[in-house]
Amino acid sequence: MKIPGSEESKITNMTRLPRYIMIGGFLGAGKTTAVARLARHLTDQGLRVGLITNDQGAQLVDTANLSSRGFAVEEIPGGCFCCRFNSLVEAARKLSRETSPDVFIAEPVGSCTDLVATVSYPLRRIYGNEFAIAPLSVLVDPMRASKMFALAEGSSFSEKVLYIYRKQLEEADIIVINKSELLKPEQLKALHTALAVEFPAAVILEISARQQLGLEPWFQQITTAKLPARTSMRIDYEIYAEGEALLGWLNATINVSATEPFDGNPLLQSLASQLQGLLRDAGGEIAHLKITMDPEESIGELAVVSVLGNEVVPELSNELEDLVQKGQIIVNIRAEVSPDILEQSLQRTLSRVRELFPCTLTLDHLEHFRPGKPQPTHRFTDAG
Ligand SMILES: Nc1nc2c(ncn2[C@@H]2O[C@H](COP(=O)(O)OP(=O)(O)O)[C@@H](O)[C@H]2O)c(=O)[nH]1
Ligand SMILES: [Mg+2]
Repeated sequence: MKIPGSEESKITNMTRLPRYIMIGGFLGAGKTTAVARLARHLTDQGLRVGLITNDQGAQLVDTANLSSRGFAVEEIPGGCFCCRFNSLVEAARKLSRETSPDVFIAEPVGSCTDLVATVSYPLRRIYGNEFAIAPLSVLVDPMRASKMFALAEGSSFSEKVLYIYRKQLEEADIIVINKSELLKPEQLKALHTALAVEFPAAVILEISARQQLGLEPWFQQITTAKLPARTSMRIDYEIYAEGEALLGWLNATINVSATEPFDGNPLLQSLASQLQGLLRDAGGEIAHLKITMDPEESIGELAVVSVLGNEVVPELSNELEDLVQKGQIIVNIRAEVSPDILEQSLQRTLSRVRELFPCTLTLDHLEHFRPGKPQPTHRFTDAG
């Protein structure tokens, strides 16, 4: 199946109105990795991009990650796009003034849904003369999705969190199974079929953002096709709010300093493993735990570690090549557990890690909370 309008223009002549591309998907699905790939793909063609990150809190790993790659990034903290719709428009206009992007790429909060009715349709109806709105892509982590479809075993979230997960997929124009290299062909086929049966309105693609597989057909669709006019999905905001509120959120910034340069990579790995162990012991299910280390000495170099569940081994997706003496660590945790447990786990982890590494770790910024009830600025049920 093809998105209507995908054939009608080539990327080279799409530039009349800047395009607004939104890449959604649950926490840890690979949105930031895919945003970086798409941004690079577009800049390689001589197009200018403006990226917009979003979170319930401030001080984001994603913003640090994307900025370190040299892209223009605006962060919208303190609420999702739908609840901070005017800030989203403001962020786009700010990027327009500064870098006049041909394409905006926006990454919504991974626990957010109902984006078509609360972001895409309002953007099109109110600001249709400023932006061309692309179809909504929703990325899927195949391990997590396989568990949801009972195609694989392992711990998972409670029903109300899974409600959000399903709603995200239900409103997708394009469901993008990411990390395709992690599944065997027959497992991938089974997942593809299960998604196609449950969400027949969506185009389903398979990619690996990390290994750069299957990206071309997806990029082609989102850079040329129009947002299809569908009636937006029905959603129960009470269950959605309760699902979001089951997730604890913690953002912390930690200053690192040492008398001698040392290897920061094992420090990050250790922070992630200790936190994972403590959260598992507390009965919390990790949605996404991500940590970056930004050394003061080397501009643009960033270490990133991600943990996507209680069973998986923490993985450094970017390593530091040089030793570090001073720098900043950002910790973002989203897990189905109380925010207080997140905070206690972080404090205990820091105490342990301080004993293991020859450095001083000073907590600078710390916030931990449950997301409030989503209250969208606008909600349009049809494309209008
Ligand atoms: N194996 C594999 N890992 C990936 C792929 N894409 C992203 N990841 C990893 O998945 C984790 C979460 O990715 P991220 O882009 O931060 O997800 P987000 O929370 O949806 O923005 C990181 O460790 C990424 O390196 C992929 O195609 N294959
Ligand atoms: Mg992200």
